[in-house]
Amino acid sequence: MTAIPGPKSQELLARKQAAVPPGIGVTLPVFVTRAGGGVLEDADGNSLIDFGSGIAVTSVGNSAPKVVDRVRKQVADFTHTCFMVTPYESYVRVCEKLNELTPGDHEKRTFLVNSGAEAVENAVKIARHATGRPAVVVFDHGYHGRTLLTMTLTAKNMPYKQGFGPFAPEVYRVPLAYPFRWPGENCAEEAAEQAIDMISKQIGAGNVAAVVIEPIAGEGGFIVPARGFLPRIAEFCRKNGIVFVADEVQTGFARTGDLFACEDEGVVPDIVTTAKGIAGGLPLAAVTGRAEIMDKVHSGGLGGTYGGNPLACEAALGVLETIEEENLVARARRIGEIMLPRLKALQERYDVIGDVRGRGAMIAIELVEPGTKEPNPAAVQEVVRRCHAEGLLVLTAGTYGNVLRFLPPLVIPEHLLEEGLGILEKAIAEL
Ligand code: PLZ
Repeated sequence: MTAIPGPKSQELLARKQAAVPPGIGVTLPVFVTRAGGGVLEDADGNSLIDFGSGIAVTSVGNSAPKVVDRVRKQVADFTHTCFMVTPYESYVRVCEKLNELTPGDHEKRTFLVNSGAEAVENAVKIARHATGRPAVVVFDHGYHGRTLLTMTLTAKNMPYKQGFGPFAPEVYRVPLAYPFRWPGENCAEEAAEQAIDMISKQIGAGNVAAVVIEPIAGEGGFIVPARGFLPRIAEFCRKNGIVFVADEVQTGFARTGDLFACEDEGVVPDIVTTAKGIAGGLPLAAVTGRAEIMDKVHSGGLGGTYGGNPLACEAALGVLETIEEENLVARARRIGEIMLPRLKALQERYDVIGDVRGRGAMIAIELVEPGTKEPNPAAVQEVVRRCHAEGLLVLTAGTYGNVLRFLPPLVIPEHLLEEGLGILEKAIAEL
């Protein structure tokens, strides 16, 4: 309807700039009035195709009927009691479902918090308590949140850490098996060997409480670790009494074409952290772990005022029903089957595309200086600008800022997916 952003969005942006600190950035300053089914409608009457899902959150859509119905009923019944004061059934039901659905058939326990960062932070607390050890091991390109501990766990300085130190102690970083940028022949074996060697020699395996890893690095650039790397690290943890924590905050809930990304290689984590896609946009996150680890913490040692809010729990139950009934695991695979070949064909034509990767509906392209592996963040900015101007919302990622990532809602109609890909292809051709 208008240029993007249109006049109403620009007016609202001016108000945002006066009222909100610049630390809160905005990817695309169109102010949304309605959203769903892979479309964002803005204040100026424009419709944009959504390849972002609010950063992997609205996988079932922005107002999935099952989520809306359950939340509407709940808000009329009660909005809050605090589960730690007087409990309610939906919280327990969500925990039962997560115990059942997360990888592994061992006995599990789950509790609920508000954000991905809070889930990861709690996983570390529990691992330290259960092992009596201090150290936490994380990986190159990892992202785990913005709180003091989780920003320390996060790899990238700018914008997440710059000026926000000093950081939390006892956090150690080791290499990740990043196939596109690994110098040697055997990425998985070499990276695992280096990581394990660093843990053994520099920290001492007996001092490590937890290894925390994203099964596909999200903010770091949708890096799928070379096959064999994750199982090798998990096995090392098992042998050394280290709690293996899979941060599935971005990869969870059907996004990668499995309910959880760890399933792809049959990796069974000791603790899984989830958030984002869990509740269709209502703030909810979870920590799910082996009963014997989780049960070690004394009564009252875990919690929070809003954790497992009843509206968010109802939303999560609606999400799980939707995933099952609409077979969104298969939908995610289908999205990957449509996107990957088209993007690989594009890579054949344009050598600015260095790598095409991802699984299911978690897909990315890494842009380079043509003919090299030199990161090309300027090209990413230009492609993003063109896509946004044409009404396709895409997100960036990557340690070097040179990755375009695509996370369409799993319910997006195929014609919109194709239309969005067409806009992207045109933007790259013009570049
Ligand atoms: N772990 C793997 O992807 C959140 C960050 C958006 P919260 N990723 C989106 C931003 O720039 O702040 C994330 C993640 C993984 C943890 C988190 C943190 O989840 O719900 O944002 O706290």
